[in-house]
Amino acid sequence: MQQTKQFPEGFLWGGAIAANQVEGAWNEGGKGLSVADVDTYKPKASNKDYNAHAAINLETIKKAMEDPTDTWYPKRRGIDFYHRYKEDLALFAELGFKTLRVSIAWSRLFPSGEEQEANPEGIKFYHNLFIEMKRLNIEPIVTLSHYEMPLALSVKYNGWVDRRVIDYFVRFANVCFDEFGQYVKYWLTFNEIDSIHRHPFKTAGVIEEKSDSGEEIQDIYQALHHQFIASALVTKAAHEKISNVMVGCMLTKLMTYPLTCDPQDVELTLKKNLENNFYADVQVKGEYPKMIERHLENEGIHIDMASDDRRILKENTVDFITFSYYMSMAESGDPKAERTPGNTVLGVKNPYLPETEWGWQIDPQGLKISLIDLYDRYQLPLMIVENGMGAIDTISSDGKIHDDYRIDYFQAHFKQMKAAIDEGVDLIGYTSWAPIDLVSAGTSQMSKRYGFIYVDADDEGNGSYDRMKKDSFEWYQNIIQTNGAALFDE
Ligand code: BGP
Repeated sequence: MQQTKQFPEGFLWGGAIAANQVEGAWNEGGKGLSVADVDTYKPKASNKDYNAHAAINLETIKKAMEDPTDTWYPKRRGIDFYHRYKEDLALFAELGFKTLRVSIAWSRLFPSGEEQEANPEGIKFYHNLFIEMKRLNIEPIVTLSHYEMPLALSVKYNGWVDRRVIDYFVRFANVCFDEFGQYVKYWLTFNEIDSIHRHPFKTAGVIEEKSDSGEEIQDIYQALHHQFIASALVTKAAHEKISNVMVGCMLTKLMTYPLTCDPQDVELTLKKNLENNFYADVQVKGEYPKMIERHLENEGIHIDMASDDRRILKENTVDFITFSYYMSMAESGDPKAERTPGNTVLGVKNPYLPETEWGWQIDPQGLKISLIDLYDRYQLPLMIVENGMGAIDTISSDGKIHDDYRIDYFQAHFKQMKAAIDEGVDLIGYTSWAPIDLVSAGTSQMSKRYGFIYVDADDEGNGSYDRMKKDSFEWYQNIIQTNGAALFDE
């Protein structure tokens, strides 16, 4: 069959951002503190320092709560999207975006998480945002929870460990559906729900010192279970309230290869990949995989479930699957195998792959393998909602940013996406992370830049915050305009 060079008609090209990494305005419009607002920047961490994540504990939280400035808390500043969203949306429209993935900051609507009524100023901000997106014909994809729960719920309840947090989240989600359902068809429940294992506080407000059981792992699985139930309940609510709605799960696709064909490496790899699929299994198939249940039992981990939890999961599964893809990893039974950091995990280094300045291994073909793997497993439409390359950008003597490395990265990944589509994968959209420079989720750096649009700000928050197009801007614009065909220009 003759393949066209174009992506399927109506393919949703766009970009993705998250409220806590862009909005800033942490103490404006009635917003409460979120877990992101206490996340510190560590100036001395090397880019490859796996422990670059600032440790969060009760003491650092207390210190942050008493600090009225944004000096050490870059997510309080973001990139000032709260005030500049119109300018940014205009640039996204110029890029030709069909879609933009954003998140709604829970603490902007419910400052402490426990209010009965939503904060009208917060509601107004998102109304304005979605109205502007509609005017520009940009279809919103909205994540309800993207590392930004109200801090008060973390401090008071140890976050998602406490079942009561489900009710607060469901209340928040219902307000979002009632208010914004008129503009938003695509909703995602939890960003990278699997990431609770890698950063329990950021993902679920879990503070190790508050563990009742004394075993953080026990709390993590309990909190994860509550997020699964909340995800199912809000999926149900969205299905009831919004016609033609599409609710998706969102996971970190961490494709792992065996370092060698030694069966030991192969078995370890198989288990890593099964573990990575577990989170989608629950949200797509509506039940815990049997081997995961057995694994938990073997490890002495007990999840408290209410009597109708299994029914809730079974009856309210998602409509499509979304995922982030940045890199792949290898696995080996050899404890001496060299390891490399990447998206808050440590994996065995793959000798065939180059890596970014932060040690994330660049693997475009791994994206194709991931697409085939996910589609074969679930047979639901797929959307890549994060993919991109964090890099140091420098302004050249001509005053421009020549980010060929970024263009090469995207070019190679897009070709693999097209190849997967040509092999039958139902890929409906792609949002790059991130179309504009923003504060890093992992390290709170500004200098780890992802955008087609440069933001004049440094790690300490100095700069004009003015926006400037990089070379990749025009390149992506052309890809979207030709619906991918320009990828194949000689
Ligand atoms: C994902 C998160 C994003 C994002 C991205 C890049 O895991 O969902 O919020 O930031 O990774 O990571 P980082 O910002 O640490 O470079």
